Amino acid sequence: MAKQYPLAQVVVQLEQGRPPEPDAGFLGAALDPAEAGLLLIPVPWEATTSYGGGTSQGPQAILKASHQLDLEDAAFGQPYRAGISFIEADDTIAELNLPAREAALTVIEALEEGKKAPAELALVNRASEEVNRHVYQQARAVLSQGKLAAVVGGDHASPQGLIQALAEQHADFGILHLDAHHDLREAYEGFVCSHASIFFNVMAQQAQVSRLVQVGIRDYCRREADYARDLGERARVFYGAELFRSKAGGESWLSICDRIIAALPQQVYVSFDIDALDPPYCPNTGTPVPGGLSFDEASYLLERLAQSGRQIIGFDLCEVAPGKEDEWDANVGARILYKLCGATLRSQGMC
Ligand SMILES: [Mn+2]
Repeated sequence: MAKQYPLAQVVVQLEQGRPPEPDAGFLGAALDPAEAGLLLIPVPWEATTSYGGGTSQGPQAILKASHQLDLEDAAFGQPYRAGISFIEADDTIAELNLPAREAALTVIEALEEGKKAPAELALVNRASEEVNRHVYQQARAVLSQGKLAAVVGGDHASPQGLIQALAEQHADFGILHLDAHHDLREAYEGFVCSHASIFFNVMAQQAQVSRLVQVGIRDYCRREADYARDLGERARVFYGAELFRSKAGGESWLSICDRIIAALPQQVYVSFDIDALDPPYCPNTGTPVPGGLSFDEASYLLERLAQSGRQIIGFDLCEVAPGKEDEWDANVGARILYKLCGATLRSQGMC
């Protein structure tokens, strides 16, 4: 494990602008988690990825790319001063990932050949539950110290344990979910904890989530759209096409952001799937869909959310998959991650 430093020393290291060691922590300096206000929990998990792979490499690639970031944020000032620690990835999840991924591929192959789901399905479901339990325990340990917790995935199944831990602390909160997909499929391909099922599971299991607000959705099946409608007051969807239509008709992005935010309660969890963004920002993500938000639009939505007086109680960033050739996806991911940190800390009066 790389050496970790107290906050005062990290701030000095960062502000001196020295080139970071390759194994340095978030933004280029390794903060002792005990001194952090916000802990980023890496979840290198992608068992049920259904199209392009690689998102289990996301946390490490984002951490490395974060060394290139400048510290000042135009919207949120100096979030790093509140203490952001990217904790060490836990071996448990990485060790579960590969065998579960292989088992999942066997299942997907059988389904594609029109066969019945093989025994490997149970293995994937068991491993998924173990990952959820593990993330839940990590998150609970962070929250019990009065600190903020966030998950860096991994595919979109990664943050379920965090949301579960938050639901024990907050009786009523909303989720702002940015994504190209609803992720409302029940046990997609038989995988109970599929990346495509996360919000089906959350809405079924966490009654504390009073409102799910989905933004940028543009690739979905009828059943998911029906399910969202059947959630009634508990869900509000801002489809990609609807957002574009509003803009084409002359509504400002500011006004659209405020309509989105108005649908959220006082306490908000943010779930950010990088494929909410237009694919030029995330060409290697597992299931890219043309259209989507620009980096500036997404950042401004977070800025308005933090300004709205609501509290962001936690967040995740998922589905960032580093390219083989370059750092672009991870670079964008690191910048979105820093925005999420800034918005969260600002909303809590911590930066
Ligand atoms: Mn997703």
